[in-house]
Amino acid sequence: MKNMGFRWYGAKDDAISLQDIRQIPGTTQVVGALFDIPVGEVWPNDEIAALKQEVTEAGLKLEVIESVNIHDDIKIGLPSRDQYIENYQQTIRNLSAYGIKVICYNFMPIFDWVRTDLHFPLADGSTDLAFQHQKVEGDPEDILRSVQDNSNGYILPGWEPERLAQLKELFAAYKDVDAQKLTENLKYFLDAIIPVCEECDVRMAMHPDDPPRPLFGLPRIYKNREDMLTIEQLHESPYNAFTICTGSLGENPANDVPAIIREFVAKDRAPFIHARNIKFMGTEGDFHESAHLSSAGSLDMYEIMKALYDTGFDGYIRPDHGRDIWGENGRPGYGLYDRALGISYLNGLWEAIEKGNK
Ligand code: DNO
Ligand code: MN
Repeated sequence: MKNMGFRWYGAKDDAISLQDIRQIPGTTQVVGALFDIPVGEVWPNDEIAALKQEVTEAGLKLEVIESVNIHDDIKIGLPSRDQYIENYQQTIRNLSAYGIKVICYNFMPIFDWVRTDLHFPLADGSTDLAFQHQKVEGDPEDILRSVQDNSNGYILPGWEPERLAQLKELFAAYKDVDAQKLTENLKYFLDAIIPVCEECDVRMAMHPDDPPRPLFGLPRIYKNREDMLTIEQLHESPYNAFTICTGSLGENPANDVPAIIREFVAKDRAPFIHARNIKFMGTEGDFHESAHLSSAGSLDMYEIMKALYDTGFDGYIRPDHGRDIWGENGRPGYGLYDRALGISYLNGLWEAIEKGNK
């Protein structure tokens, strides 16, 4: 399928090369970022230019950025947010000058996605990321440290040691921020940046909260269809859009992922898709991630791809996380082999659906 992408952490920090990515059949896009720029600062033109050039010279395209992260002061609603928002506007302008079309971001307080196991053993000897509720009861700091200790030395986004060291202060800063306040702060942010996006033709694509439920007492505001309708109305514009992450939304069995895709792709509010499968364990909504195949997990990937096809999806898509297989021992969730298998499978589903419809 057109615009199939692969997330890449950059030549310095990724064991996977652009050449490796180019050899995955049917892959045209790199989903990249400048990982060294501290959250809140303007992304410099020369560094964007260098990344763009590197990707282009490898025969690939760079049109999606994941993520330009949002400073906590914006999410908390502190007076200092205005400066951070101005910086964000400038980053959007800079990225647009290099042909960036979509910026994926999330609006989760303090943490990016959270898992309780980074090497959850599966029956076939592979390992994957998992989330078990019972393991998040307790001090977040202890939990995050024990998870981080088991991450092959990679630093998970939002879990950097300097942030973990400030965890208590961060939690204190969020003490008056409930879901309503967080939503108001999102509106303030969107009202300021969407006009710039319209001018620059760059679409903001908000990633769902993962897992899609309040965690450690922190609010979550993109968990399901109703939340999407709320967010959409905060600032009406095709530039205020969504990343639909099938795994994140699918982690709540009440979410009908193909139906969400049909609704939001049909009205052109979902320019970016993360495709992955998860497998529920027990009754609490605990899950481990799985191979992309429908039969390996709890989501019907055929129905997901069919929903995209039927609604005329022509945006960007990437496999999301993968298992650790064939002894790779890579960055948790972001190894080469299982994500490449995911791409082949997704492309296979797409070809079959497309030809079946001719
Ligand atoms: C989880 C992943 C996340 C995602 C960021 C976006 O499903 O896709 O790492 O990339 O939360 O900001
Ligand atoms: Mn995702």
